[in-house]
Amino acid sequence: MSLLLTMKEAYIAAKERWARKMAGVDKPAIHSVNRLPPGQREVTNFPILDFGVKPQIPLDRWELKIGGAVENPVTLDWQAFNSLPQFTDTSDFHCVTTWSQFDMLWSGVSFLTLVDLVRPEASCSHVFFKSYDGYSTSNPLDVCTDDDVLIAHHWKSQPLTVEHGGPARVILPKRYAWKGAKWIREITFMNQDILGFWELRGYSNTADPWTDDRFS
Ligand SMILES: Nc1nc2c(c(=O)[nH]1)N[C@H]1C(S)=C(S)[C@@H](COP(=O)(O)O)O[C@H]1N2
Ligand SMILES: [Mo]
Repeated sequence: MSLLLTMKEAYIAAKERWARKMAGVDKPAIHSVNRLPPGQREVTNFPILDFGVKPQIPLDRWELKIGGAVENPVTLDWQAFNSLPQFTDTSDFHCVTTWSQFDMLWSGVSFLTLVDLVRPEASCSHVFFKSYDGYSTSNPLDVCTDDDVLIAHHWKSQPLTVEHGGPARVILPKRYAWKGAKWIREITFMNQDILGFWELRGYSNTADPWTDDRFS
């Protein structure tokens, strides 16, 4: 089977799982007993980690710009963002500094909804995320189009606090947490990869918790 076909099938399978979540049919993912990745320990206090700038963005000045290699670039204000189909999901959260927190309840807008809205060009391979604090990170498109990826504005049914990236942040459960940008401001679909803040500073670009893939 060609690589392209495999990727397309993975995309369709993720969309099917996501559609079941949107319909309220699927329970949150059932986890194995081995849900703690190697080198991690479980916490319950949701630590705060960032490089120190905690930008305060009033909702009436908040904007999310989505563009690059897409057919329909958009700039969403807070109201437009919240008018998109809303998505709630439970996932685990793994930070490279060795803590993991299980069963994090997030609500927001699924990444798949944004993909449907902007329609990436066929050549698009990566997604670059930029934040209000100057942070950035990147991920392959197929990592972003999994059924558990979202731009979250609520955690445990409460608006996301500034420390945790409110008004809105990216949640990418299957990667170490630095791959999910807090205070998200701009999402650019790319025909190639560019490294982000921590990827330029010695952290792995693939960032897979299950293979202990921390540093490059
Ligand atoms: N904008 C922005 N996003 C960021 C960071 C940051 O410094 N700035 N830190 C990353 C890192 S290293 C981690 S572990 C998680 C931490 O999220 P939390 O503070 O809600 O636990 O956010 C990630 N997203
Ligand atoms: Mo981190």
